[in-house]
Amino acid sequence: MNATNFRAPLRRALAVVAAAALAAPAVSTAATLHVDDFTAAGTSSWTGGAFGGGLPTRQSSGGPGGAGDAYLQVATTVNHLATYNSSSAWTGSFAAVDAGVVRLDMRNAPGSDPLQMRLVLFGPGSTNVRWNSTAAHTVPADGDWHNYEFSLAEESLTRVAGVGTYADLMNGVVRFMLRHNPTPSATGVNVTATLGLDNIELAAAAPPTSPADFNGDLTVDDVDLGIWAAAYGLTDAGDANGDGASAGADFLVWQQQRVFGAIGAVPEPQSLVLAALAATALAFVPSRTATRSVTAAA
Ligand SMILES: [Ca+2]
Ligand SMILES: [Ca+2]
Ligand SMILES: [Ca+2]
Repeated sequence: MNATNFRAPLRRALAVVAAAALAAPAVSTAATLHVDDFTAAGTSSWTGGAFGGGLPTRQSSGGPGGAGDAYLQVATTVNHLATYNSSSAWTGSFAAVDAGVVRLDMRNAPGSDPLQMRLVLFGPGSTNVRWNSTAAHTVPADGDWHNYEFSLAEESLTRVAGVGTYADLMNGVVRFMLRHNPTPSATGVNVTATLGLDNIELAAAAPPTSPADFNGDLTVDDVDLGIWAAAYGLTDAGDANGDGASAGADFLVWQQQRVFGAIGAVPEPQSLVLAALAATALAFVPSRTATRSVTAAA
């Protein structure tokens, strides 16, 4: 018999294994921890002014969603441009909630100077300790809304004033600011611009990904096993080790990373039983297909 003759029994066996498994719980993508969309009256505790620039105001219409979509506006003439928030939504321990990303929409009005926006995080303890986004987002004065993302990862932030570690900061943010800054620095610089901001979102760090997550749903589970089984020896849809083939070595990656919950969790006993069953099914595949699998797994 050749490999093709053995492939069908293998796939049937794995289909039985997969069908017997419990469905894995859904795992969400990077979760929103807080978002300010300025639907409510007021500025949602966004303020400013202490640094010389204008105070932010809520505009009731003209946000990214168009008519009726309220947003926050900060306008300044030859002065600093910044807005900050010291409410509980934007301070405290970012580490405790695994905050990893800030996303927002920004619009720079025609006639403004181009803006280079950075996050400024203050803390712990006082506003004397300050960190900037190492890289700025340029907001062109084109009058269009653009979506931006800032990482809160250590490699994306630079301390510009005070002392302390990144961990100190992430455990005790006392003020959260968005500011025009051509280079990372403790204070802003003068600029003339009218900036709109909306959908300012604090989100959790993106969950780890796995090469054995063949359908990209952030869970390595029996669905992925089924994809691997269907692709076995045929396509690269079940390729976890990047060699372009779906083979035994890819099953071993799945086996190591297969969980009933989020990627990275400890496998439960049932998944080990399933893995053993599937491995047993593999053992019945001789000939060149099996040889290739063993070679790849070595
Ligand atoms: Ca809005
Ligand atoms: Ca998956
Ligand atoms: Ca492979």
